[in-house]
Amino acid sequence: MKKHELPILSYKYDSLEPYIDAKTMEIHHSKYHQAYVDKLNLSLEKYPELFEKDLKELIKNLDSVPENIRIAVRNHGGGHLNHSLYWQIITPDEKERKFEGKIADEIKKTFGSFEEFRKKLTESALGVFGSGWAWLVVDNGKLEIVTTPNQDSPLSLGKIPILCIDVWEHSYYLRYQNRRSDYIDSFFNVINWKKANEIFEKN
Ligand code: MN3
Repeated sequence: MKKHELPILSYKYDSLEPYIDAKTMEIHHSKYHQAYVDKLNLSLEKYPELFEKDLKELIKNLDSVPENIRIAVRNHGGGHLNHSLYWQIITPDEKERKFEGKIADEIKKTFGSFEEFRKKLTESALGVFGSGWAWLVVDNGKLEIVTTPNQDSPLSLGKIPILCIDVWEHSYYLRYQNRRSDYIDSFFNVINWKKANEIFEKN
């Protein structure tokens, strides 16, 4: 039986300063994400065979998950998956932050320009009521911006996540307090476009 584990970050908690502060990174990763992992593992203990399954497949097919743990898998499994992507699509590396590659071409084609894309993703992220996520996804081969409440994953809607902005307050409150828009502006400075391109090219 292979339990789910908190992914190790490839950079230090303070390396995204000043855009995302070290304390937020530390608590977000070591406390919040860890809690999703722990609660996911706890819920799956009743059905150990599910540890063998790819978590993405479970989230894609929530109906296949036993009803008494379905909400737990949706929330904590979603939380684990969503955060695992979030850590990957931010980076301290200037080279990885360059907006280029197929993803850049496709964004310009779909949204008209990077600025239009940025505006749309920002508006969507600001429009999430309460806690949730804003996403760039692929749906039937086309790029699209969507939002999800809580820890819901676009995978459950048949869409493939390319990048995500966590707009739960825990992801920005220490530095930005109520100023979600300042956090989103900062977030655009740390997007790992190299990784987003890799994910895009695989799908
Ligand atoms: Mn979070």
